[in-house]
Amino acid sequence: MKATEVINDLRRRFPNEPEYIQAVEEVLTTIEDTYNEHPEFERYNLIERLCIPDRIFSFRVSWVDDKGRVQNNMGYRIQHNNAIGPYKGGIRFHSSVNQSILKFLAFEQTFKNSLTTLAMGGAKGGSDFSPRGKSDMEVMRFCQAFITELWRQIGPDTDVPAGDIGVGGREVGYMYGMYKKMAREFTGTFTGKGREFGGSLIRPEATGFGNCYFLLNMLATKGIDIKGKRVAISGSGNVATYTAVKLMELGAKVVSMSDSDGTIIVPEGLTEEQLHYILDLKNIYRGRIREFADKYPCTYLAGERPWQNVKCDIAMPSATQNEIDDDDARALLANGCIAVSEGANMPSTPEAIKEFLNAKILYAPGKAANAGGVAVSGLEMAQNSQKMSWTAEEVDTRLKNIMAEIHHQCELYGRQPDGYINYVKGANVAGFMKVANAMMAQGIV
Ligand code: NDP
Ligand code: 2IT
Repeated sequence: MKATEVINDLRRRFPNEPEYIQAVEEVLTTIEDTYNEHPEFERYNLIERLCIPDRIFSFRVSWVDDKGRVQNNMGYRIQHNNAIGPYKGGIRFHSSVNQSILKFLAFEQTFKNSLTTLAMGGAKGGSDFSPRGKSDMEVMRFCQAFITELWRQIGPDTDVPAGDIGVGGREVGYMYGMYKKMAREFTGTFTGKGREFGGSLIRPEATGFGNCYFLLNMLATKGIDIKGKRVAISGSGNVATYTAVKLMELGAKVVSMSDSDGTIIVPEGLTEEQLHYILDLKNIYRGRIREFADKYPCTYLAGERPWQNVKCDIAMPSATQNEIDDDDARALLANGCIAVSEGANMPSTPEAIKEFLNAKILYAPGKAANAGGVAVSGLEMAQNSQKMSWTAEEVDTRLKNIMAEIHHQCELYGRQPDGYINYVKGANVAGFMKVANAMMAQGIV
């Protein structure tokens, strides 16, 4: 089938999965020319096999809250593709989680993992359980119930989960503890583990740091210095906070952060003290970004996102999917934004991406720019297999090299005749070719 036929067919078969269709459409429209150069792909119906996940597990997760009430959530794991390595990808706990969102994330993960140069297939999992407002004990009971169902489907060479929205070190620890008990083994089945039990140094920082390294590579193509640049960040979780840490280390100004309740705007840029307040607020106290505004002079915009509300040179969306629409994109461009580097997965709508590409600014899609997180997960798997742990410097150096290599691949496949680098096309084609060649070599399975 041709790429457009596959999209139409998937739309017909999965009418209630808009995020999945959105992610598939973006990839297929950019790889079409490459695909058409390989008639053997069509004979093997390769695209359709690459778009439909290998398998989906969905299950009920029942647990007891602190008031003694029985709660029921849905749990999922999408094993999308393992042509180039074991299934690998995060777990998301958020009230919005459904099959469409996890299918889009698992599909994206397959191409992202291919770009990292490491041997990892694509997967994603999660639940519509939200840890927000829950006690530690409730979170623990939920994680244990979730893994009691999922543990049979995962393993160090089968499928290796990690964190994502709502899943950080605490949740990974609880899930790993239950996994270890059920499987009666101590292996690297999760990444993002605590340092004391096999977690890699720099894994917590990796997505945010990696995005900054990718941004530096992009800016270098235009000879632009990051020092003094105003950067708007959305979110204030794992990815957003470590993006801010690295940006400030590099001399840039962080002019916004947000959560699902609202946005803080700090036109002069956060100070070191303010950044540390946010790190403690989010990592230790699990507080709200509004509390920052109670303590420091700034503008707090309830219910707003940063994009239409702040002048910035660079935008690094690091919260969730579809958080930049075309109005936001036009506002960013009108305010002088020259680069967008995505920490979140699919944060820009297709219409917003069109605006960025038409304006020919530096625009890095999530599957390239945020691949540092899963890349260091891959390094954690390597360390666990060796029963060794590398120094922070060693992991950070490898991360920088991987981000430079991803940038190089985007450039190779995405440079247009006029010199402009279309990172969307570059990332999709580079990610696709490796997986496609592996699938061809392995036959129809
Ligand atoms: P966290 O849970 O640590 O933080 C998420 C942040 O985004 C919070 O500030 C949260 O606010 C905000 N947020 C979440 N959902 C929404 C929403 N629907 N609307 C507005 N704000 C929202 O997650 P991460 O930092 O790990 O993940 C952020 C993004 O980065 C996601 O797209 C994830 O898929 C992607 N990513 C994560 C990687 C990782 O290693 N963790 C790797 C690569 C990509 P609130 O607290 O109010 O919910
Ligand atoms: O979206 C992602 O790349 C992640 N949430 C990290 C996945 C991982 O396996 O480290």
